[in-house]
Amino acid sequence: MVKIKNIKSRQVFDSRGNPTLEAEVFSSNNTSAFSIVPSGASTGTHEAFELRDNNNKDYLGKSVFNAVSNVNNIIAKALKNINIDDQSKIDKTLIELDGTDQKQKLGANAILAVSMACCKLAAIEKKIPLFKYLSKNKDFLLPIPLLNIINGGSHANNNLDIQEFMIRPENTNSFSEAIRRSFLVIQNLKKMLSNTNVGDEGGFAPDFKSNEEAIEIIIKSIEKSGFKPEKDISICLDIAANELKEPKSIDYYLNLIKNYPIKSIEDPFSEDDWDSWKKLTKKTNIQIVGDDLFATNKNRLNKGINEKSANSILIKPNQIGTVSETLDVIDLAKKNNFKTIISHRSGDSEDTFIADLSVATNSSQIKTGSLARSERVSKYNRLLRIEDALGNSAKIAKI
Ligand code: 2PG
Ligand code: MG
Repeated sequence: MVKIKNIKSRQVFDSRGNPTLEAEVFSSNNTSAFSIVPSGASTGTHEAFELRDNNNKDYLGKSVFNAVSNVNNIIAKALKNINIDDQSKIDKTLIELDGTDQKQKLGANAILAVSMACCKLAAIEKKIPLFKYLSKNKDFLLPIPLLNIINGGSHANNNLDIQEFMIRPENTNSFSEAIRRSFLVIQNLKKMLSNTNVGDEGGFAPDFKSNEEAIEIIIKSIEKSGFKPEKDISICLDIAANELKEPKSIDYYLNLIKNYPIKSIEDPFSEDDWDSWKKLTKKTNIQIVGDDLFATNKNRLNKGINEKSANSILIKPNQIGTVSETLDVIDLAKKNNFKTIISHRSGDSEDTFIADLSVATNSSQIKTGSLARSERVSKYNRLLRIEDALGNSAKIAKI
């Protein structure tokens, strides 16, 4: 039996240049694996707690040395000698050691980095890829990518109040074909813009006259690439309504859906406005995605299932804090016919854990930015490698 021998954490940096935490786990076989936790900008109040050293002036209050110390001095001792492939015991121990609802004591960043690194090390010890280790039924599906090609809201310095304008390739036979189509649309969009600076998630971030103008230029670039909007490539939005200065109405969304090839809307209303969520979901048959609404939390998802508040859930492991809890939420969603979309955070890293997670859980979609900035592209590249490794048996999800 291979056991956890030691865990070492350190402060590293995320894609926005902010401090974040990495945990490295060592086995009794002297192998090791590490994982880096991401960090959001538009974070909901129901997310697990990210521990930062608010009073440390050296890093403007953003350092994570307390979380690092919690891994090195508390978590490492508690997990020592547990079997590396006993993820449920590892995560249960972490949850009990913290003992609070939102993991405020040790920090969800400290806990998740360890939880993910243990999975990676167990996969290495078993000599199988991470997606195979994480999978329950050994049935694999490549996710359809949602690429955020125009950034707004709190991810960019422009005047768009909608946070994410994404494209979703429709009915492709492979993940690589989905990426090829996306590549063409992004290149054609680039030619139409005079300012091609990118935002936090790699999408272009110029000013526009309106949200509608941003949608229209995406439609033009889809057509310019030789594709049919809606049939070949549709548009998906993340409103991130928690961050809006002026909330948008149900009619506003119904009009957008009527006028444009929009197939998915995430966080149209703020995280506790359950009533509006329910009304919109009832009035449309497109994908309505709960991100801040559900916060990858089983209790909140259960409420959403009972009240029919949405029909899809965004999955961010750091909203809940352990891999086991993330897998449980995905199971619950699937049992109730909710689509699962595995997601990055706006502050991310070279860690590609979520790519493997999406394949292992047969999630229909992944959202991990545009085809720019290595912390985004690394996830797509990982999926291309997985597709290649699966060879003839590789299949992409259908919506
Ligand atoms: C979101 C995410 C990722 P953030 O709102 O869906 O795109 O943004 O990580 O800033 O919460
Ligand atoms: Mg969101």
